[in-house]
Amino acid sequence: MSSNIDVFHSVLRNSRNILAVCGAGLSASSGLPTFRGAGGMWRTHDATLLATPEAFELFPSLVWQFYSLRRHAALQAKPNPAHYALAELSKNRRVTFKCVTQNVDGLSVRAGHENNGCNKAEYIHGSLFKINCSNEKCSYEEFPNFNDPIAPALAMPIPKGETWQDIPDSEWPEVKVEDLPHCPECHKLLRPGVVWFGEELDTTMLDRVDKFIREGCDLCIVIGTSGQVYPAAGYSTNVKERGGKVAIVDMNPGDYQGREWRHGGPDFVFAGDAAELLPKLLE
Ligand code: BV8
Ligand code: ZN
Repeated sequence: MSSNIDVFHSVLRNSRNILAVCGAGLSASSGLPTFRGAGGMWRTHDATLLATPEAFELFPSLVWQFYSLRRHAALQAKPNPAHYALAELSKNRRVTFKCVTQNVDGLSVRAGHENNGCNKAEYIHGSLFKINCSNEKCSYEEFPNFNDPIAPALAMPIPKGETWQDIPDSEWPEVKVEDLPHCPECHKLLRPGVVWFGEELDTTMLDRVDKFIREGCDLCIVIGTSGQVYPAAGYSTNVKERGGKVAIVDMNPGDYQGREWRHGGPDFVFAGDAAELLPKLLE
């Protein structure tokens, strides 16, 4: 395993098919909390427990407050140099570049990442700015919806002159279900257009990623993800198994080194902030 940037650059220059698998660490430097570690809690709730259909069923107001806050935070945030470096690579016609992101914050889109053709990004967990009807029989969808707040009752109690990070837990109001966003067509609750735990991902998107890996991916760069959520967590080992190289870019890459790699583990590990490392690695 190496952390030599020059050696990485020679692998990158000889790669024609490149996969990036991105997680919350990519947006950490933009000020958005990650899912695990310090960022994993919102008020007294484990973020991953709120990202479930069960939580929405039982506590729709709490889940909507969580997502309304994340919409607000993402709109206040700016793409960082790592988002721009990936967007730059997506415009390079010399390579086929497939960026698979678990992030729903829209920052890759705002950084100008390719959105069409074979170098377009795959937003496999959806988007905070997509809104669907919670009624499976209703196809109502809004995309993009940037209204902040999405409904008046979801306006946040941000103390004067402060930011969303300073909202005291006691200040969060109870929001009545009838004041949450409802579908104009069937009048059921609207929900965030994200993939929750236990929900299926878009199979056409997954097929594109699987095909890309099957057809021979030379290099997989894993950026700012703890690699615990499937199917995204499985892509780097798939590339490795087929003879591709794997590079990890992470503030604390330890988790990846400990994982059971059936074929020898990552080839490169770069420990540090993706916003600093990626522009250098992809230059
Ligand atoms: C499905 C919603 C199938 C939107 C999210 C196989 C094995 C085991 C379990 C499963 C499996 N297949 C399916 C499962 C179940 C489940 C799963 O994987 N569970 C895990 C927890 C074990 N998967 C699913 O349910 C998926 N669905 O497979 O469906 C199916 C088939 C038939 C019928 C029904 C279902 C759906 C998964 C999608 C879940 N939704 N989000 C939202 O609210 O955001 S996942 C959530 O976690 C986010 O999307 C997030 O992106 C994602 C992963 O987290 P990370 O991005 O990795 O963030 P984390 O905080 O963990 O790590 C941050 C990393 O960054 C750290 O390493 C840190 O060191 C680093 N870092 C921090 N700062 C920086 C940095 N790095 C660089 N620079 C920095 N500055
Ligand atoms: Zn509806």
